[in-house]
Amino acid sequence: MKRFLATMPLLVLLVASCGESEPEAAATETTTTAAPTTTAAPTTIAETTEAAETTAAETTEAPTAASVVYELVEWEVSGPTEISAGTITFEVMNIGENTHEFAVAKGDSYESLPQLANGAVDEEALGADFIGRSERIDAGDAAEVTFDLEPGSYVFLCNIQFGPNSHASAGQVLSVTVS
Ligand SMILES: [Cu+2]
Repeated sequence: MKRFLATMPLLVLLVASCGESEPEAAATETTTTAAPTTTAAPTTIAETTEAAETTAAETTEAPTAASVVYELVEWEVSGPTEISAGTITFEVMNIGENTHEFAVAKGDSYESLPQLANGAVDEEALGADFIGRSERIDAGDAAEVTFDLEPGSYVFLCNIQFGPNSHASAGQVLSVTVS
């Protein structure tokens, strides 16, 4: 993993693209912004090359947010299966060879969730129980996404689908208990 510590008034820790995992203790990290350096910044995260004013707006919630690392690969989501409720920043690394995404749905298991014919989770049927997703993450890249999770059972998955295929049906799902 490459890292850069910007010497701006606000320390901005960039989690750059990487090909290996590095478990990080949540309590020791105050990561505020992460974006792949070799690709366009995701629409939900401001350009990291812009002035600090843009970053400052995003850091208002960071101090209280726990940070947890998850990895995406063919065809798994790996990371902690028990995490604490609250505002959680997910640091997601695609260590696979395909593009993936990190999505969160409320439910006891992937099998129990409403599904389309190709095995992707039916986000429309889930409604509010589909919590959200990261942007798509290219192979070797990393991204960050923050969700407020109440205690309960969740499924973390990649909900990318094309035609009769879906990453979820291939096994890219993980049941997680939030307490
Ligand atoms: Cu995927």
